[in-house]
Amino acid sequence: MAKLPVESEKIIAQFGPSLNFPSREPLECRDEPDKVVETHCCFCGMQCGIKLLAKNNKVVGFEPWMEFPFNEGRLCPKGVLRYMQNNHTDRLTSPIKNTPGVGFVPISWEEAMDNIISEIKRIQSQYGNDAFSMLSGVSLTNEKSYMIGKFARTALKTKNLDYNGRLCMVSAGAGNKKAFGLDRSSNNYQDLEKAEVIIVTGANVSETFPTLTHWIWKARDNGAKLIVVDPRVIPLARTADIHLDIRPGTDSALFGAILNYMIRHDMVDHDFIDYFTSGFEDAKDAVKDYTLEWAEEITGAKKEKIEEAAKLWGKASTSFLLHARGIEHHTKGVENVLSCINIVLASGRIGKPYCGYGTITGQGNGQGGREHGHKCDQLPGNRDIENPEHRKYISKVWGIEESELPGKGLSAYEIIEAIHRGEIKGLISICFNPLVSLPNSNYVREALEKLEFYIGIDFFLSETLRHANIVLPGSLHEEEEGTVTTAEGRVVRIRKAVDPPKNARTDTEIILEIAKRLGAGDKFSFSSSEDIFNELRVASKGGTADYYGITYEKIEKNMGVFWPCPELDHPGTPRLWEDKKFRTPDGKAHFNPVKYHSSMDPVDDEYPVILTTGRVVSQYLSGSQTRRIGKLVQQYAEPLLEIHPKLAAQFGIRQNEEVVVTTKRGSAIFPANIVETIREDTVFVPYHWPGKKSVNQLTSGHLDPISKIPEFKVSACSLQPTGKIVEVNKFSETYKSS
Ligand SMILES: Nc1nc2c(c(=O)[nH]1)N[C@H]1C(S)=C(S)[C@@H](COP(=O)(O)OP(=O)(O)OC[C@H]3O[C@@H](n4cnc5c(=O)[nH]c(N)nc54)[C@H](O)[C@@H]3O)O[C@H]1N2
Ligand SMILES: Nc1nc2c(c(=O)[nH]1)N[C@H]1C(S)=C(S)[C@@H](COP(=O)(O)OP(=O)(O)OC[C@H]3O[C@@H](n4cnc5c(=O)[nH]c(N)nc54)[C@H](O)[C@@H]3O)O[C@H]1N2
Ligand code: SF4
Ligand SMILES: [Mo]
Repeated sequence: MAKLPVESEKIIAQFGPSLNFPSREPLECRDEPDKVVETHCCFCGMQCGIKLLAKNNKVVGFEPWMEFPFNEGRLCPKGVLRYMQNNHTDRLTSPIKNTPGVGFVPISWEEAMDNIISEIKRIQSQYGNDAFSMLSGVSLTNEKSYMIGKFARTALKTKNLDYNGRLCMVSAGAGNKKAFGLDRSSNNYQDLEKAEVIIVTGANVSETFPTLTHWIWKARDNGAKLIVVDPRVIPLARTADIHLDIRPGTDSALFGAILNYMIRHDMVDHDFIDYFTSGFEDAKDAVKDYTLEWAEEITGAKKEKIEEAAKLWGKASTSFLLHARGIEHHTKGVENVLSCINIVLASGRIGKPYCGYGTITGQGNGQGGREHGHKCDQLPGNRDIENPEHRKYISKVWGIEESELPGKGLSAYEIIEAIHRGEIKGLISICFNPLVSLPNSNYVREALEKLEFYIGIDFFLSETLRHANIVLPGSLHEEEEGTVTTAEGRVVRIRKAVDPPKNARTDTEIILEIAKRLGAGDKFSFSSSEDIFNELRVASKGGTADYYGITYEKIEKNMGVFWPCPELDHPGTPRLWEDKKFRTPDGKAHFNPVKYHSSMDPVDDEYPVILTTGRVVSQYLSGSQTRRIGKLVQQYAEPLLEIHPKLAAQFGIRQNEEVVVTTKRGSAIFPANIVETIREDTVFVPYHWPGKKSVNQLTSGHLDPISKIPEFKVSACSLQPTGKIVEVNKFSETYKSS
C-alpha cells in the first residue's frame, strides 16, 4: 500500500491542537467528587504523589497528597494542571484512518484491526519479520513496558523494538552498568538532607525536577555546600557556593581534573579503593596530565573555582553527586557519566547514610521503563538479550524456544536510518513523538513518509502521528491500573480514576487485541494489570532489577517499595551498596579510564557558536500534552534563543529580534532573549515545539557509540539577525502560527 499524503490542514481542523483553557473551573468541581484517587503525576521522573478528583467518570481536579513521602503534597505547574488533559477537546475517541483527499476519518475497531493485521502480515511476508519495527515510550507503566517487550518479540516477532528512553536514560544506564553492574540511583533523596557537599551537573533541577529542589534546600539549611556545573546560570546556580560555567561538552575534562587533584592531594579513600573497587590505576593514569590550568582551557571555567570545588568535594565526609541530561546528551555521554562516578568512587562515599550518587531519571517511568525489556538490547529484569543464560531464562518464562527469541535490534535513531535504507517498511509506535524529539527532524520526517504502513497509539494526534495510516485512541495515565518506578528506584502504584472516554480503549486492551489477532493470544491471556505485574515479577527474578518480592499489596501498604526486592519478605532497598557487594562480575565497583575528547560537531569559522538545547519548567518533552494546556502555554509560549549580551552585540542582535540559527543540518528562526545567565560562546533553545519552531531541525544524528544517545547538547551553529523585532510570548498569536 502506498503512503498517503498528509492532509495537515484538515487534520488540524479535525483534531487540534486546541487549548484547554477554560476561564473558570468546570462546574463539576463545585460539587463533591465521586472519587478521590491517590496516584502520581503523569509527567517527570519525580512521580510526585497527587490525589485526582473524579466526578461522572471525568477527572475534574486534584488535591495534594500530603502523606506521600517524597513530595509531601508539593507539585510543580505541570503537576497542578495535568488533570486538564482528561476532558480535552483534542482527545482521540475513535480509531481513525488517514484517507486520501479527506484526511483522517473515524473507523470502527473491527476495520482498524483488520487493516492493521493484514498490513503487518503483508509487510512481514514480503520483507521479513524485522521489517516491521516498534517504538515505545516510558511514560508507560512497568506493566505496559514489560508487555510491549514481550509483544514485539513473541507476537510481532521482530528484533527492531526500541523506546524513547534512548534519547534520555541510556548513557547513564550504560555507565551505571559498567561501574556498578546495576542501573539505579544509589539512594533515596532523603539522603540529600545531611550531605555536606552536593554537586549538581547538567541538571536544571528547579525547572525540570522542581519538587527535588526541596531536598536540596533542606541540605542547604543544614549547611551543605552546593556546586552547580552548567553553561547557564540556572536558578539553582544563583544560590550555589560555586557555579562552574563550563563550555557544553567538557564535563569529562572537568571531572578528570578533579580526580587528578584529589589523587595528587591525597583526598581519596584508600581503604575503599583497595577493598571494594577495581581499575583505579588505569583511571588515575588517564587523568595524570589533567591539571587545573588544562581544565580551565578546555572547560572555560576558572581554575581557582575548579580547585575550590575539588577541595570541597575531596574533603567532605558526606556528599551527593547528581547529574541529568546536560552531561548525558553527548556522543561521549557514557564517558561523562563514568568521569562523575570516578570521583564518587575515589571519595569512597557511597553505600553510607547521606552519601550518594545518581542520574536524575527524566521521564515518568524512565527508571522502570528502562528495566523490563522494551529496549532493543534488553530482556526483563535488566537482562541482556545477547546473554545465553538470560535468553534461556526469559524464553522459559514466555513459553517459547530460545531460538524463537529475536536478538539485538536497532536503536531508535538507527530505526529511522534503516527506514531510509528501505530495510524497515512498517512501524507501530506508542507513547513517542519522534518527529519532535529525535534529532535532525527533517530527516525523520522523510523516513516517516517512506513507511509503507504506520500505526500509532496515543490519546492525542501528535505531530508524528499525522504521518500514520491508522491511529488507535489509547489511554491516559489515570485510565489504567499499574506501577511505575520513580527516579529514586521506588516502585509506586498508578491508580485508575476513570475509564477511557467514548470509543477509546486502554493501551493494554489494544496491545492484547493485536497480539491475539497475530496468533499469540495464548501468551497474552492477562486479565488485569496486576496479572501482568505478577508475570513481570517472575521474569525479573534473579536479574539485577529484581522485582520478585514486590506485590501490589506491599506497595499500597508502604507507599512504594525500592527494588531490588528479591523475596516476598524482603523490605526493599532504599540505599544501595551498604553491603559493598557490587553487581559486576568481580563484585567490585569499577573505575573506568576516561580521556577527554571533543564533541562530534565542533565549532569552526563557519559555525562559530555552540548551540545547546533543553527544557523550560512549563512544557514537557515534545509538548504534545503540555502545548494543549493553555495555562502552561501562557507561561512560555514559544522557543526563544537565549544569548549573552556580548555575543548578541558581536552579531548585532537586538532583544526580541528574530535570528536565523543555522547548523550543518539546516536553519530555523527564533526570537532572541538577551540574558546574562549564559556563557558568551553558547546559545540555548528549548525543544518542546514542532515544525518550524523545532530546534531539532538543527541538532545532529551523531550518536554515542555505546549508548546510542544523540548529541542534543552540542551543535555548532551560526547566527544571522533578520532585522525583524517581534512580540514574543503573546500566546494566542504563537498558537495560531505553530
Ligand atoms: N519542565 C520539564 N521538566 C522535565 C522535562 C520537561 O520536558 N520539562 N522532561 C523530563 C525529562 S524526560 C528529562 S530527561 C529531564 C531533563 O532534565 P535536565 O537534564 O535537567 O534538562 P535539560 O534542560 O535537558 O538540561 C539540563 C541542563 O544541562 C545544561 N547543559 C547543556 N550542556 C551541558 C554540558 O555539556 N554540561 C553540563 N554540565 N550541563 C550542560 C543546560 O544548560 C541545562 O540547564 O527533565 C524531566 N523534567
Ligand atoms: N533537542 C532536544 N531534543 C530532545 C531532548 C533535548 O534535551 N533536546 N530531550 C530528549 C529526551 S530526554 C526525551 S525523554 C525525549 C522525549 O521525547 P518523546 O518521548 O517523543 O516525547 P513525549 O512528549 O513524551 O511523547 C510522548 C507521546 O506519547 C503520548 N503519551 C504519553 N503518555 C502516554 C500513555 O500513557 N499512553 C499512550 N498511548 N501515549 C502516551 C503523548 O501524548 C505524546 O504524544 O526527547 C528528546 N529530545
Ligand atoms: S515535579 Fe515532575 S512529577 Fe512532580 S508535579 Fe512536576 S512534573 Fe509532576
Ligand atoms: Mo528524558
